[in-house]
Amino acid sequence: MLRFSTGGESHGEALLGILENFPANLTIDYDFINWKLKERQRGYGRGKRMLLENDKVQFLSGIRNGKTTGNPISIYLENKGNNIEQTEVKRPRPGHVDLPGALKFNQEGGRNPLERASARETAMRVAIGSICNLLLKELGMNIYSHVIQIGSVKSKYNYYNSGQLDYKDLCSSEMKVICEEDELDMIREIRKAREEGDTVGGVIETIVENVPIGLGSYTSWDRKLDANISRAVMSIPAIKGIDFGIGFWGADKKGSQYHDEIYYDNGFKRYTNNAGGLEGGVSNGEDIVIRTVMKPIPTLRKPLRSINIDSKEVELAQFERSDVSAVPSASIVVEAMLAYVLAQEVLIKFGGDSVEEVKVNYKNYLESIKKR
Ligand code: EPS
Repeated sequence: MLRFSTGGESHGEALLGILENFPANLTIDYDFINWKLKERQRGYGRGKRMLLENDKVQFLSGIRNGKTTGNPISIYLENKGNNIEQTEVKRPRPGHVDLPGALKFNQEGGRNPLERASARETAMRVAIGSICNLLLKELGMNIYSHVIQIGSVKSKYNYYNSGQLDYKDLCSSEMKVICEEDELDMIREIRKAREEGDTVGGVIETIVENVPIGLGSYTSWDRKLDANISRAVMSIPAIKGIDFGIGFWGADKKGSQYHDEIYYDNGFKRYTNNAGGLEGGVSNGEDIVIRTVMKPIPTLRKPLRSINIDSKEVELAQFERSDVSAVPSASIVVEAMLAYVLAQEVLIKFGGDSVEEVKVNYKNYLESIKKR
């Protein structure tokens, strides 16, 4: 089974990652991985740390002559912006792991927990997810994401009403928003929050195109693709919710309005995609569509009330350098975790120790479906 783990802390020397059971002979596109790392760093609302970092992937094993070898892939990402004073956190921030972490691990304060819980770790997930994404691209799958809400500002567009609007090429957009007007409002919302010493969250929509029918399984609870995607995405710091297709918007619909009618045109297709590409925990060949909610970052320049861990006196929570909003960045992490889960499913279904083997199995499967 494809799997990864990460090590490293926000202000330690580096982040480490190991990706195991990845097939051999995939050409590593360094530019693609580094571009995703860069994408994760940008977006209006990020703090000074992002000016210091310049994430570039370095491989310590598992890649030879630009191709994967089948051996575990070891990855190193340097921390450059790690020279802050790591004072103990005695006034835990509500919403951060400071207090539960300190109590659970019997620590003096929140410093050790926060160093690991920091979203810095997601840089490694993006490196690993981007390798998985390269495998999916070999099979024709593409993942896109865009921001549809920042604080109280909702974008006019989402997957279901954007028509021909292009959500695929948002490189020029700082906030990864389809509509420029919405973007300006979102930037204003973040600026306002910053001036008030506050933070804002938002909503991300992510779309995967060209997913084959049959990834995941309905046969056992832990093989359901929507459940496995949810687990992976919910593990991203600050992500508080996920829905699929029209998701929560579908609660007031009748069955006749909700479900996607089937037609045949050189393959089984749907007139609509309210389900977001999944039925019974199995991909149905339509785009996978998910939305994720990110809470506002808990480090506030105008802090909330807290309790001093030692004196038990009421004090304001600790402040240190942080972001005001990081929703576009989180969208890149969502893509990465989604790519990881889909690559896992692809390897379960199409197997193979080399990319060539995976591709042959994939092709045969598509042909067998076409013959139905
Ligand atoms: C983060 C705090 C900030 C963020 C960080 C997440 O870092 P610092 O405390 O060094 O200013 O910028 O995000 C990253 C470092 C990153 O690479 O995304 C936190 O506490 O979660």
